[in-house]
Amino acid sequence: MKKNKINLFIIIFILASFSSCNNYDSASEINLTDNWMFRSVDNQQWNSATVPGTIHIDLMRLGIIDDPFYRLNEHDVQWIDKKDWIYRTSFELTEDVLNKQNSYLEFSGLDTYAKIFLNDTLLANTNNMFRGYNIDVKDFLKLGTNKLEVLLESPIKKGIEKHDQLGYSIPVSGNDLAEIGKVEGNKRVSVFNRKAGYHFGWDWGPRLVTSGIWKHVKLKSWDQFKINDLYIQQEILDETAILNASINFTVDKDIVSKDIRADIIVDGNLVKTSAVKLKSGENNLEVPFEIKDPKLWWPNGMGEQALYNIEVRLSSDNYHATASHRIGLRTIELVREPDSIGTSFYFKVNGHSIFMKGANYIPQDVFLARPKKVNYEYILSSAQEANMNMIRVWGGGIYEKDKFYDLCDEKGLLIWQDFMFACAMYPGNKSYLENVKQEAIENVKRLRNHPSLALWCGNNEVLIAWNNWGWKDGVIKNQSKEIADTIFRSYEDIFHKILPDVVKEYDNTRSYWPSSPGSAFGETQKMESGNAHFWWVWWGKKPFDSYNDSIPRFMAEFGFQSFPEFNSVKKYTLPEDYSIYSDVMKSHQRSSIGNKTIEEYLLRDYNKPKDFENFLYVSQLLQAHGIKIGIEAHRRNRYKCMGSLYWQLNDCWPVASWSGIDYYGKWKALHYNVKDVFSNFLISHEIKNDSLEIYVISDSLIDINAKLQIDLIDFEGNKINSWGKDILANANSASLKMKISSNDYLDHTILERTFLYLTLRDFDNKILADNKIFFKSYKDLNLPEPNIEYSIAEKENHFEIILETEKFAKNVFIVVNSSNNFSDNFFDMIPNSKKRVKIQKEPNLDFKLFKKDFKIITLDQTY
Ligand code: BMA
Repeated sequence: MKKNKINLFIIIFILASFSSCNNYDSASEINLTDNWMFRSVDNQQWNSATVPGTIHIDLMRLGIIDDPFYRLNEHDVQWIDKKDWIYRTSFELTEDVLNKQNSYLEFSGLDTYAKIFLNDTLLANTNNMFRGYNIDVKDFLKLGTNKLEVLLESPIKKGIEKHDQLGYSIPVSGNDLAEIGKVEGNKRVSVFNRKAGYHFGWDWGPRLVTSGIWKHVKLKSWDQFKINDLYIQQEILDETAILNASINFTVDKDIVSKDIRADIIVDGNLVKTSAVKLKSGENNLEVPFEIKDPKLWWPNGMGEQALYNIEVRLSSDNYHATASHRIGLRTIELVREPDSIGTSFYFKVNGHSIFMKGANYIPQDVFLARPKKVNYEYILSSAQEANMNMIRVWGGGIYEKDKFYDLCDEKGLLIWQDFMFACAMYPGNKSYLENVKQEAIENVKRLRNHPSLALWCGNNEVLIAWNNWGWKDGVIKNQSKEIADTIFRSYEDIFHKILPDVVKEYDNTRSYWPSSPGSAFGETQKMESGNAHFWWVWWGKKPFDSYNDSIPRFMAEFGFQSFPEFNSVKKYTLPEDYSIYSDVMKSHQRSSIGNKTIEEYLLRDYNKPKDFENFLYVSQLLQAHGIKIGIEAHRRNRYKCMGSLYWQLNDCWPVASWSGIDYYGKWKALHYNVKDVFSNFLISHEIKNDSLEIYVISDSLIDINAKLQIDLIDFEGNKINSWGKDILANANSASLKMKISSNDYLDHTILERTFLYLTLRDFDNKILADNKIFFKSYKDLNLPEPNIEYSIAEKENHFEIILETEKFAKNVFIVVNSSNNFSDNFFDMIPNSKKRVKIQKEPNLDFKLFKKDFKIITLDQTY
């Protein structure tokens, strides 16, 4: 009855208000992506340009520079960042646009120092690539041709200027001192620019300090009113979701209609209408509304990702304006409560504590306009397929583009979002702080409607560097105590005041965490509280087993490097470069201890590979092996540790790095492997006091009856012993399920030729998880030659490979010249087993070509 009354009211209101006339969209826009030309300031020759884009890409397209990713070409293009560049375009305007009451230019992203001229008048100066700039141009537009110019000043020259003005030195990680492209007097200028830190070189990235109009440019015009921002807040999530739409809009001073209507439309259905009185200038409107029987949004692996499209429509007699967001309904909280260990650090989603499985993400390219929707789709689908539920957007890159977060919403990938600060201290003058504040406000407002966004984090490794890497002591020693205090005051201003205040004011349902790693505000990492980065493996040369003894509350970084596969390496090298110590391979490795460290660890566990191609392959096995030990340790200890994010998901150019997916999109052994190690069910073991302890880990939200089976098998397939047990895989837990005394398996065994095969099956005999335990390191195994038999078949959309083996086959790597990945690769085959894998077809790879380059590598053939 009540509902009918409301509907009637809505209908009468609509009819009464808008029975007669035309209702125009108050806004119009022109995309300014065409006719762009560019030149360097000291050269009169204009050339065609791409917008959005960057200078390096334009120069490359024109053949002025060679691809900086190929061999050593990066070294030859270092002159580009020391010059100023001009971009210009022209566009035609008609009376229609000129008659609009308001017009502004919208620059969504300018990298970084831009002077903007319209019809020869300087209208704006920008200095932050993470902000957008809206420039009022109403009085500067004219009928017919309009000329738009953007002068991009050298970020290096500007950085040096700011560096010299400061009067003291700020500690910065050594990245921008890469031999390549040294900056005048070795001045560390990256921190003075609000520009992606990795552009200045990182320990996995080239030094290519580009500039450009890296996001779109539009001329936008409007009459009467314009919606600036829409924020959908979830007030209560119960049988009914109670929501609130906060609408910020501007009303023109020549206001015609005093009354408008605000409609809320959910998935195309009008759910609320309110009458609104206008005032000229800025207006804020709050409209509460409801969604009945809400469907919840869940992280990947836990349930569906239900999404609702919420549209707000403001209408007067003659005009309307709309804005919309796609939201998901879920609760999320970072739980930090004192407990018997210290203080917890875990995420609770929809009331359930959830173990976070994922990786750190860096931008997909040095040249940011290059990755397209398909690339975002690809990398995030890869994360989803590998059973990840969290991605950390690391602070030396960028606040990603909207499509990144849209895809994370769709795929159930929660986002740990760093603000863009990494491995450096920062200046603290007033204008810098104000710039940071505006950057934070804009990005928080842009991203806060995404259900995937889980946490705001102030910075990457700034606090730990100051306290534990000798930075503070260095400043006190080489400069003064006062300067050290000044530098740390800037730290506190940014990370303990400005950023948390912005999060509190604009996104108060989400937590803010000041620094990763850290144990509390201003306190460096501890294993008992907060989150950790663990680099004793790799940087500290400790064995992979040390992951087992260093369990933090939440692991946000740990990693180990590998090379891309041979087919990828061939894309940026020549045959004369095929040695890991060639100049080209060394240049495509940016960790100071890089290739030697891979080799050192490799020789601990594996036989020396016989050639370059096999070295690349074994390096991937090594990386996968190491990270598996880490992830299993974190998951086994979930009573203490509630997250395992390894360093790093992807690459921004072709390089040896910690990534699991190479620049060309090829999954390394690691990425294939984490798919298993991150799956909802895992069997993992520990050897304690001469007994083997078997853990079953379940991230499922329901208890499951299952069979745990352990078989002692030799490489020829003879079963030597076995143990089995029905168990309950308890929901959302890790528990010890079986103990076997080591005498039971060690006594009757030739350790070099035997392994334990662990399986967890449901009562339909479906494998939920499996794992293997070897008794010797891989180099001491007596691996048989498996002589795998295989067939390749062409299907409608994919090629299918069926493999069969009688003997044990270690790390079967199917090599093809395709940019796609297999359903599985780098896998072990137990004796007398069969495996079916597939790979999607590509337009340029017919069956003949596919078979031509097909081969199989196994570990036993590599030495
Ligand atoms: C981490 C990151 C990066 C770095 C990586 C490997 O700590 O935060 O700065 O690339 O280590 O050294």
